[in-house]
Amino acid sequence: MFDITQLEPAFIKYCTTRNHSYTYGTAGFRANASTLDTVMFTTGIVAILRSLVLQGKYIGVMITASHNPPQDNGVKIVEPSGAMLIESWEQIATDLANIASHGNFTAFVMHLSQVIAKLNIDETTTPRLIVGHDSRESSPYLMECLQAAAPVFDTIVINHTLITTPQLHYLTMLQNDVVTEVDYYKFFSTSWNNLFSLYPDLNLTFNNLIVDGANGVGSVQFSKFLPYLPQLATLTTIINDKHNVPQMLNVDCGADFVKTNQKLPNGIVNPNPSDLYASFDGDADRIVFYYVDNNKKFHLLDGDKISTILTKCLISMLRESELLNDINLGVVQTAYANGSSTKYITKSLKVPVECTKTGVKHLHHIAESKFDIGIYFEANGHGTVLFSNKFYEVLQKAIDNGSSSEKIHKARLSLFYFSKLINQTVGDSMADLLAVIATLSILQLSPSDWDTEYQDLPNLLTKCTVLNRFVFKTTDMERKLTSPSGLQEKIDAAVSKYDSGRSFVRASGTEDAVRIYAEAKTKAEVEALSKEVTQLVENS
Ligand code: 16G
Ligand code: ZN
Repeated sequence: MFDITQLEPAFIKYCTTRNHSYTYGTAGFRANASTLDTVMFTTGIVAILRSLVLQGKYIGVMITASHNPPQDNGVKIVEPSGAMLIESWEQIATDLANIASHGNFTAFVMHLSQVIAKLNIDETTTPRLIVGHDSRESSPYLMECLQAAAPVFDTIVINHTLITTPQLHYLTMLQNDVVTEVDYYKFFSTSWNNLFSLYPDLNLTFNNLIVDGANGVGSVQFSKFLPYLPQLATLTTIINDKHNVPQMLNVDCGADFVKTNQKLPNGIVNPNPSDLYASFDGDADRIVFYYVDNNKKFHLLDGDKISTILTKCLISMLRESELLNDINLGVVQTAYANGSSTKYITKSLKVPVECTKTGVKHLHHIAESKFDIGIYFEANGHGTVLFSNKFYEVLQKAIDNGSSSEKIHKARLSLFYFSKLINQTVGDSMADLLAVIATLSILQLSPSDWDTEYQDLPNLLTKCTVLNRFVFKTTDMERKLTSPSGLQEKIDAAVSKYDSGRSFVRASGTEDAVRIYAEAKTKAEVEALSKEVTQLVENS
């Protein structure tokens, strides 16, 4: 039994940000850290309520602002399955934060008691939370705000303190009081060893691996992971590993910096063409790869390239397993996927592609609901692969029945172990890194071979500040505007003048800006198209 009026001292102490408008957006709440105490306090309560509704299952809560600058922070809730908070609860989280920010405890308690009444909660249940945070300076205090309501509900809280977002998702999914970070390392290193045991003669396809940790939590967690992967550890160097200097987080380094600027991060002085490079983001749920050619020219291998190479590997394993007719494989992308990648997947690999709205939850949902093997990546490097129950049932049956051919049996086991190398709860820099390295080894592709599978169309992503971004409304998975009226027709007319031209405009979900994407046959053409569309947006 709990008495929510007991929340008053904590409410007074922790809800100091007043009259703020909070929205649980694409990646939870995210803003300047100095405005987040109130919403941390209420998010703790929302996570507790979610656990109570689910009979005391563990709910995860992660404090992070991912690739955003050091002064920001944020928070998101994780379901017991390891997935993101179900959408119908986003409004509950938003409303509770906003009512708390009015600063009136009586009104807050009234609202909260109405929410609780509607949820039909068994008040004798013990709620359980698994929490963690990234390396930001503000994170420990925000963690205190997040947990402030816990005693009133007699909550069991497991605090993993410094941890990556995908590790927190994964540990939440395990739903166990005694899981530790080490369980994560053991699980994925065992999967790696199992997969490679099928290919005893395989060599890696690069000399050294250089991992840019974005000066964030990923750098420290990856250094803890490496001892479990001795073969990889000997050729790996972690750069930008200053997680204990929070003001350096994501500054001139990390996945977002590399993808946006299409250049090497800080800390690489003399790049070597025979090495593979990778950058994590600030909470290690995104990854991009890159290499330099013999002329030291930079080449980016982004989320589209990751998704295509994983698709190539998995479809060939499926074919060799002779299970193509029983297990359906598909790829999920957003409108930001390079047109060449979509063409390569559908035309060369003959795999279906679904396009969905920006934001991991949308991709995850389609991958889960449409395919037995659903590969999803945003171009920015956030993604994973989902394997359905049917996949495991069909595969297990095939493995149990045995096969006359050694090759078929090996392909089936490969599929199984490969699926275990993936963090299926959410995109994970560390697990994705291992999956890509394993893929390159199995296919025997060097980083430049990987790159030449298809050629990206030149593209540009820019942003434009407008008076009110909310008038920019879209349809067709954000590829077409329905408002402001007439603008889409003008964009279509501009696009039609360019060979292989494509452009779309959408309001950002995380910043006060409108994003403009363009691609075309040549760099000059894409620049001209982007300029034209920007002018149309500015004049709308
Ligand atoms: C969030 C999303 C990311 C998406 C980005 C788009 C999650 C965990 N993160 O960071 O997937 O690409 O928003 O930002 O869903 P935008 O709406 O500002 O373009
Ligand atoms: Zn992130």
